[in-house]
Amino acid sequence: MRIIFATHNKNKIIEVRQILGEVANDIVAKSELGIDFEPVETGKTFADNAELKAAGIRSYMLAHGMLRDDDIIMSDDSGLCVNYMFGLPGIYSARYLGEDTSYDVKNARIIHELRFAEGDERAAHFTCNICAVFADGRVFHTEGIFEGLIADEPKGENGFGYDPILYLPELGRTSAELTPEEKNSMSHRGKALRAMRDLLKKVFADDKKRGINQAAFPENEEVSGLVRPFQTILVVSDSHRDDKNLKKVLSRLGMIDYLIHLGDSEGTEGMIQQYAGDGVKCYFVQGNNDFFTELPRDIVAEFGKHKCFMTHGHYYGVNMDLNNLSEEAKSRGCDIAMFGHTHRPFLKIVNGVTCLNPGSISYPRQMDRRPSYMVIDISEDGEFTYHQVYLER
Ligand code: ITT
Repeated sequence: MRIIFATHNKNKIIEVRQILGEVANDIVAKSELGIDFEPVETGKTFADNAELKAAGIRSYMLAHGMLRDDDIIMSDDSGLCVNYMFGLPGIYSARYLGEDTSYDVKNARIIHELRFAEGDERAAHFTCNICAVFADGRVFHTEGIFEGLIADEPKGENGFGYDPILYLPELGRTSAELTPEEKNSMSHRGKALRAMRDLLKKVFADDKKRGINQAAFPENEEVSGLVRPFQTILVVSDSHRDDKNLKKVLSRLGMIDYLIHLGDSEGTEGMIQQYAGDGVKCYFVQGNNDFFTELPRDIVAEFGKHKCFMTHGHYYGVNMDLNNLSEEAKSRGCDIAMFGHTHRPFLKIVNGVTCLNPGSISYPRQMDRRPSYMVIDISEDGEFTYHQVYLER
């Protein structure tokens, strides 16, 4: 199996080889194959842009007779999201104040923008979304987040870009003051890559069981030795009585521990519980199209280290903004708020609360209109890893 990673950044390739070397013996940068194609990042989210890059390169390779059956094209999109700046520079991180502007200037400008912000108001995080597009067209995403505060002044010589201004209060250092090993162990990209490694192991094992894509499985790898997360949650929303995609996803995922449906199941809860199986604990909340229902409006439940607030979202005006939702979650002691209603996938920290929406499993409304869902892996020590996954249209 060959992974073609779409990047110009040499540091990324080193990190990718370190982490994905466990599942792939051949990892090359696109430039090493002479691929001279630069996809335009026109997406509205990190996931959109990561996928535009990977899918664009797959099409290029297909058109130029370069695509092998066992290829996986992978790309990442990352950036710094500053709460006080409404999530900017975000997907525009590389382009912020102009592509050629130095990071000394960009960093100084962000510090200036936050001159009146104090304490938690200075919260910011790096996000990294990794997209893997298989030669056969399947698409997988993982995402990692690296949280901190915007520093009062830039510090540190390591890393690159915005590292000198992301201050990590628990370490008393900025990201640019970490060694590369320290940064990889906690960074957004490190987390997303490790999540991708684990996801690929599962996909390969599943493929092997079904007798497909054998070449993708490294020799001597034992299926029984695969790492399964301690627990898995499948999060879906807005199925609107059309459960065929949900059935597909359940059979693709195999074993899960929890299923969370964030509203507008429209009376199919019993069927969904049946598809999921008796061993799966299902949570359903009431959507704006769930009439004459006794489903709860909101649910609060703990999984691993996290306390989650689950709601459809229409009572909290999620089509406008996520302030009411995040405040309600906070007031109930939750650090995660899960919602549906908008039919658009979303994962971002808002007012200190991780707000997520898996998108609609049946009637998507985001740019590419692909049905989507989210898988949350819970590690043994209770940490969450989020996977935003899309189905083909
Ligand atoms: P490729 O697109 O060729 O992979 P890039 O460096 O431009 O290389 P991204 O588009 O993923 O990579 O990153 C966008 C910007 O986000 C990047 O230029 C940095 O300014 C910022 N960024 C991302 N990850 C970062 C990190 O770990 N430390 C500091 N800044 C980071």
